[in-house]
Amino acid sequence: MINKTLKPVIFFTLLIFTSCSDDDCTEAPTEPVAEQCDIPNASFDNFSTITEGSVTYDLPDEWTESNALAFLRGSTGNGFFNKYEGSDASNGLALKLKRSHHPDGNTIESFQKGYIHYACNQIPKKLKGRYKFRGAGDFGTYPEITDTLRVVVKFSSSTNQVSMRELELSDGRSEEMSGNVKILDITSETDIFQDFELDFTEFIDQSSDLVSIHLILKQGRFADAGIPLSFNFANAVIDDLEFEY
Ligand SMILES: [Ca+2]
Repeated sequence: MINKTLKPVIFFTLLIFTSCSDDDCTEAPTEPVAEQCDIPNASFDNFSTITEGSVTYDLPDEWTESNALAFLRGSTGNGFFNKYEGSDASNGLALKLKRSHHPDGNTIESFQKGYIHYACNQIPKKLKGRYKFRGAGDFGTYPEITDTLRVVVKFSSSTNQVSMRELELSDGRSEEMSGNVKILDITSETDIFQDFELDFTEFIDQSSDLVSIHLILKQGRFADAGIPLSFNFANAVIDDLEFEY
């Protein structure tokens, strides 16, 4: 039988020997990592091959391509999300974004956006990533029309959720998206990966239940030129996304 006054001592001793090694007993506990905010498939190293009839294509795991023109996927295999393979990508793989139209000039082959939307309860300081972009200058049928590579991040709450319109149709314009939204517009072409980042420090004290990251090739146009919206091309490659706390 153990004396009652010894019980706390024994318990405390057991706690020390069962919860830490010799080296780290004196260290203060570290802050819990906001693991649920980790971006799924952030380095785009995981793709799944989809087969529909005679058509085969690859989609990045966890991410969602806008399905506004999903029927074209099934008929042509062409779409916005594509697998990029190259020695300049981490682990040899990255996400290629492609906005194009069919050579007949009349049919859009891919819509302009895709996204990820998941639970996240701690707003990070930054989103970091790498990109390549081609969509301005002499690229496409109407070289005078330039596209924009747009990255939009929205932190939302269960009472102000991101809408399906925001996820599927919006091109991420601030007037179309309400709440804690940050937009990065890239208009300079580069064939070599460049770093980008978005800063969320102004939101840092606010609550969040969900985050959505929107990847967009915003189609360029001349306002009064009478040129159809979608007759130019744009490509981009995204790799190594990371929320920084
Ligand atoms: Ca990668």
